[in-house]
Formats: sequence, structure tokens, C-alpha cells
Amino acid sequence: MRVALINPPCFYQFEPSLGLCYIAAVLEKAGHEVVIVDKPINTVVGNLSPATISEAFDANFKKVIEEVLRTKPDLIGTTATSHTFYALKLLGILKELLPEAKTVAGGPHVTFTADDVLSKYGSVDFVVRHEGEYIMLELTKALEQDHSLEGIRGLSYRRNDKIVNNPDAPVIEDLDALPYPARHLINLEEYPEETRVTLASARGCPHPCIFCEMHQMWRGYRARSVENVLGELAYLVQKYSPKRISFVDSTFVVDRDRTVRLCRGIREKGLDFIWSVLTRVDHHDRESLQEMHKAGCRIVYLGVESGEDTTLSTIQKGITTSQIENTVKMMLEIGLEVICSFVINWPFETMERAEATIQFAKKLKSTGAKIQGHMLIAYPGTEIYDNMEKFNLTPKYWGEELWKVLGQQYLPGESIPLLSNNFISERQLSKLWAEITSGFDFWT
Ligand code: B12
Ligand code: SF4
Repeated sequence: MRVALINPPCFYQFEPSLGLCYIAAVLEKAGHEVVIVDKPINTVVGNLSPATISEAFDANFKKVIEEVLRTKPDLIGTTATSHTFYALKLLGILKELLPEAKTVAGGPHVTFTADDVLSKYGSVDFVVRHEGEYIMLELTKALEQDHSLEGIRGLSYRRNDKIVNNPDAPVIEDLDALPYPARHLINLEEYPEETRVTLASARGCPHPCIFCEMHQMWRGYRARSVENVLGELAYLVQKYSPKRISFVDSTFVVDRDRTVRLCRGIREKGLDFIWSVLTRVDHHDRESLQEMHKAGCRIVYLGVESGEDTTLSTIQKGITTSQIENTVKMMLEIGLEVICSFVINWPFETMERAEATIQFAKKLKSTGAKIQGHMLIAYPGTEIYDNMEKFNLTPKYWGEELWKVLGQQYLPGESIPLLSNNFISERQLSKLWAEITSGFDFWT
């Protein structure tokens, strides 16, 4: 079967989609002909005018359509986050041009909104929930052999105008059994040199933060074996000589001893490359951080979220401000570049409390850390999204309108608070946003 997998153009697209590469690898292994249609907008947002970025977006949108038409696929798939929900419109356009082709959407947004997607977008035939590899394998088989879709767990579809959500598929326990992602289907040269090579050493997260859908999306935490990860790293170093490899694990250090084994393995194998991780402030100690540094880790993105212990507890982050300060200090002493990510406008946050977070962020900045600031967004699949009232949050936009606004969010100057809480007025939110954009290093 001929399959086209689309990574929709987006304003914030400096890494390729590993998810599509994984699906493509599994399908190719089963003998399918796969293309990944990927037209990244290679811009650093903020450096170009909104008009230039919009032009690039429109042009790449057209290029995607043209390439899919050239491919003449039997099945067209797209990945969709809440920010690239417009990918479903793209499927609509393609379905008109290629009416025989079946269409499927997957990814973190549609996993939790399958009913909505299928009821509002007649051009989407299937939604794949959670991990897509084996579900897509079953779907292609069923379509080729004209088999029933009933037994395909993890699949949502329409039958006689009714939406059917088959039971969830089991999680992929043995991640080592998956082939390496089919990066050869992507033109990595179109991505910035530092961020074009990515790797996932694990899936999911064991923590219950109320604003994050990672534990729901991946249903727990599963790691690949150290040997399997080292094998992929050796392959990547040999094939791409990457300037840097970005680990995209939701939270890199969950098992400190595994991290140390991985780091020692990198050195024993003589794998010479710089790498970055996303992680938390706990699960580390000086020795494990030193091992990371010795093995080439140079950049650490830390989910810090708030400068207030009460908020950290409300959002179930499971860390404290003193842990944050100690870990950041230790990381900076070891020579790591530390980028601390904060969120403003938490449930129950008052103006004073938000200001306290901003002061805390500035204090960390004065020690040498870089600061990233975000306004709270409630993503489907999170506890916050499911319990707006309980958390005293009022969405400014909802449903389709919200996804539309999110899709435009990376146009310079377009970022705006999307939720208000009972304790901070709109005017105060604008003030906070101004403080973030003027005082922090990065903001979205
Ligand atoms: C690397 C990364 C990026 C990269 C690359 C994005 C990409 N296209 O993969 C960059 C830097 C560009 C990026 C940007 C952003 N990201 Co980001 N990113 C990640 C991260 C850390 C890893 C993604 C990954 O490779 N995962 C591993 C692969 C195997 O999983 P996957 O891509 O989800 O794919 C699997 C399934 O989703 C499914 N699937 C996915 N697509 C499809 C398509 C089909 C047809 C099928 C059948 C199945 C399927 O099957 C795949 C294989 O199992 C995730 C968190 C995470 N750990 O997943 C956040 C995450 C995806 N990002 C997120 C966000 C919010 C953003 C940004 C808005 C930036 C920001 N402020 O944080 C932008 C928006 C960009 C966009 N295109 O929407 C959110 C999305 C939430 C949501 N509901 O939309 C996530 C989930 C983080 C979080 N916890 O909130 N991101
Ligand atoms: S915010 Fe980080 S630690 Fe919390 S659930 Fe998400 S990935 Fe895990």
C-alpha cells in the first residue's frame, strides 16, 4: 500500500517528527511504500516579520498538497498537535482532490478528541489513539484485505454515521522491538544543524502533573534498554556526524542508574557528540550530572513551572523551590547550560503569587540559568482540561476556536493568554505577559 504521512507546516518547527519516522519504519518493514511529506518552515520565530512567516507558511502548505498529489497515496496520514490541528483541514482538501484515498489522523491532540474530530471532519476516516505504529500496521492490512476494522484496538472511525471507538490498544512494552525511526524519509538538511537529529530513549512519564498529558498519552513510563539506545546513537553518529543530538524523552532522567549506565556506554563506545535533554530537577545527584557532562550533555531543559511551593504542590509537580535552586546551582557548577521553563496563570494563582514566580525566575537568571516563560494552556488529556471549573479557570476560546488561535500562536506578537483565572484580571495578565516577554530569554 502507498502511504503518505504529513508533518503539517508550523510556525515552530525546528525538529522533525520522530513519531512519523517510527510509523514509517514499521510500515516500510512490512513492505509498504511510504513517503513523509515534510516542508518545515526553517525560521527562528521572532527573527522574521509576520508577513514573511505567513508567506512561508502558505507556500509550504501548497508544497505539501502538491507532493501528496504526486505520490498518489492509498492512505494519507497526518500528525496533529493542538497547535497543528489545521492539519485536518489539509486532509479535507486532499480528500477532495484524491477521493479514493483513505485519511487518518494521529498524535497527542486527536488521541483525546477522537469523537469531536470524527463528528466535525467528514474528511477524516480514522483516528489512531496513542502510539500509532502497530495500529497503523493493522489498519493498512485491514484496508488492503478489505477486513473488518472491529478488532483494531486503538482505532476510532465512523460506521453507518455512528462513531466507533474500539478499545485502547495495549501499550508497546518492548520498545527495543521497534525499528529505528525512518529518518531517511526526511530531508534533515532543511532543519537547523543543532536540532535536526533527535532520539527518544523512553516513552511517557511516571509523574502526575495536572497540566501535562504525557502520563495519559503514553499510559505510564517505558524505557528502551541502554544497549538498544547505544546502538541507535552509534548509528546516528556514524551516519550523520550530528552537531548535537536532542533527546526528546518527556523527562530524561527517571532512573538515575540507567542514566549513568547510558553515559558510561557513550564514553566506552567513543561516541563523540554534544547532546541535550528535557528533565526535572529531582532524580539527579552530582555524580550522575557529572557523568552526563562527561558523556557530552551540554544543555538541560528543566521543567521548573513555578517559583512558589504552594503552586508546585497544587499542580502535583512533586518538587520544591529549594530543590530547584540546589539542582540549578549544581548543574551550572558542572558546566551545563540550564534552561528553566516557567508557566504563569496557574489555577488559584494571584497576581502576587505570579509576581513571586517572576522574581524567582529572575533570581535563577542572575545565577546564569536561562529562562523560558509560557502562559498556561489546557491541552486535551490533562487534568486541567477535564476540570476547568474545579480549578477556577475560564477559557477565552474553546474547541475549534481555541485550536485556531493556537495554530497562529507563533506569529510574532500573536501570543496571548488563553485562560483566565478568578484571581488575575485580563489587564493584569497582559502586564504579566509583558514582563515575561521583556525579562525572559524565550517565551511562547
Ligand atoms: C520533540 C518535540 C517537539 C519538536 C518536534 C515536534 C514533532 N513534530 O514531533 C518541536 C521542537 C518542533 C516541538 C514544537 C512544539 N511542541 Co513539542 N514536543 C516534542 C516532544 C518532547 C517529543 C515528540 C516526540 O518525538 N515524541 C516521540 C514520538 C515517538 O511520539 P509522537 O511524536 O507523539 O508520535 C506517536 C503518537 O503521537 C502517534 N502519532 C503521532 N503522529 C501520528 C500520525 C499518524 C497518522 C498516526 C497514525 C499516529 C501518530 O504515533 C507516534 C508513534 O507512537 C513532545 C513530548 C513527548 N515526549 O512526546 C512535545 C509535544 C508534542 N510538544 C508540545 C507542544 C505544546 C509544542 C509547542 C507548542 C512548543 C511548546 N510551547 O511547548 C510546539 C508546537 C509544534 C507543533 N508542530 O505542533 C506538546 C503538544 C501538546 C498538544 N496537545 O498539542 C507535547 C505533547 C509536550 C507536552 N507534554 O505538552 N515539539
Ligand atoms: S510535566 Fe514533565 S514531569 Fe510532569 S508529567 Fe509532564 S513530562 Fe512528566
